[in-house]
Amino acid sequence: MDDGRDDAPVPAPPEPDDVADLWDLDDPLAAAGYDEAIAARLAPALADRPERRPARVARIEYGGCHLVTADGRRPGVARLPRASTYDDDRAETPLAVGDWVAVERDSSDDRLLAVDVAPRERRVGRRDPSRELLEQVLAANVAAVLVVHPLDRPLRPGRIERSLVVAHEGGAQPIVVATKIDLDLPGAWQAVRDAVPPDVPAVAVSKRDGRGLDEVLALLPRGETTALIGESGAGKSSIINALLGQNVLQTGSVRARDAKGRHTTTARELVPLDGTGTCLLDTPGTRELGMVRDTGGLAAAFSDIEELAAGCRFADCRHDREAGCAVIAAVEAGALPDQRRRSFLELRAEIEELDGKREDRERRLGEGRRPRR
Ligand SMILES: Nc1nc2c(ncn2[C@@H]2O[C@H](COP(=O)(O)OP(=O)(O)OP(=O)(O)O)[C@@H](O)[C@H]2O)c(=O)[nH]1
Ligand SMILES: [Mg+2]
Ligand SMILES: [Zn+2]
Repeated sequence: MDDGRDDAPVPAPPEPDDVADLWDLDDPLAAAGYDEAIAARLAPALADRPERRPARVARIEYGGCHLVTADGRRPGVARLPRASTYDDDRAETPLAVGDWVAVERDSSDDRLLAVDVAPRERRVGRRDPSRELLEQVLAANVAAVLVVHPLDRPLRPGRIERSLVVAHEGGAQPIVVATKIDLDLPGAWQAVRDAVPPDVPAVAVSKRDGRGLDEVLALLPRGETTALIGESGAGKSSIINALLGQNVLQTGSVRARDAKGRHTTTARELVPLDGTGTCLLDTPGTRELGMVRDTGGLAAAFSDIEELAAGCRFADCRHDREAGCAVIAAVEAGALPDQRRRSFLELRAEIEELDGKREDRERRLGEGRRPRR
């Protein structure tokens, strides 16, 4: 969080063009990635309802949202069946940027009404900072995630691993992007490279000299949406501007003292990269990236540990202090950094703690539901 103690005056940000203008395209829906598969997912919400149209959520703000329709990006509001926030199995973020929705025209004003949401295919979610058993969806229907780390800030142990678990858990392909390579900070890029497992692409980029941007572009899944996550000041909005070739998103300076960002981006925003359906989804800087549950993301992000675990003496080995642990043996042999093993244990502990709380809560609810005699 920006604590407000600024070391340098904040320069006025460059006046951005209007983001909505990016959607002034021949076929805005196709530019947002609309295709037959999405039409099929939306079909139940549109069937026999000629007044309804497909749209994609481009931005959500207090009191409204912005929706990409066949006519471009338009203001709207959501009027959705209220999702339960207490029954954890059904609770989900009712509307997220990147969602495909059915819209109607509101008769009382000229805003669009989002009235139904298609099932999400893939997503980026984290533990809701205020309701820990729930997932907060940061981005819906994304095929890839750019995990953005600024080389002018210390690499917190476990931060990259955590981001990779979040990406894998949502079914999205992670790509690590280290920004500000032009600052020539000794060892910083190597430290990032060392924290990223070999099966995950990692690219160093600079918005100043353009290094690495073509490589990032080539890694983006075509026709799909890629979300950017990372702390404030990482350079997420700068990457998008650089890839678009125009300064359409606001970027902010970082504090001189510690290069911390100032939370310049305040809302998630979907932008089309070109007209072909490839999109980028900017997010505000996130400090917290809590685990919420694990349905395979942990194993996918730690495939090296999973492979080693096959050689542990006990099938339920915790790789903590057990005898015959192949993971510990690999650490002792110098084949696996112990930091990686510790990150794994930490993330697993976080997930297990929440699973425990969830079970407690279900048990309590179950008792409450028993018929009284
Ligand atoms: N030298 C250098 N500075 C960069 C680079 N990329 C971003 N910056 C600077 O880093 C600062 C933060 O960039 P933003 O793009 O606003 O960062 P952000 O991740 O969008 O931050 P939030 O919106 O606050 O989450 C700005 O002053 C950028 O000019 C880079 O490659 N090299
Ligand atoms: Mg930003
Ligand atoms: Zn083990």
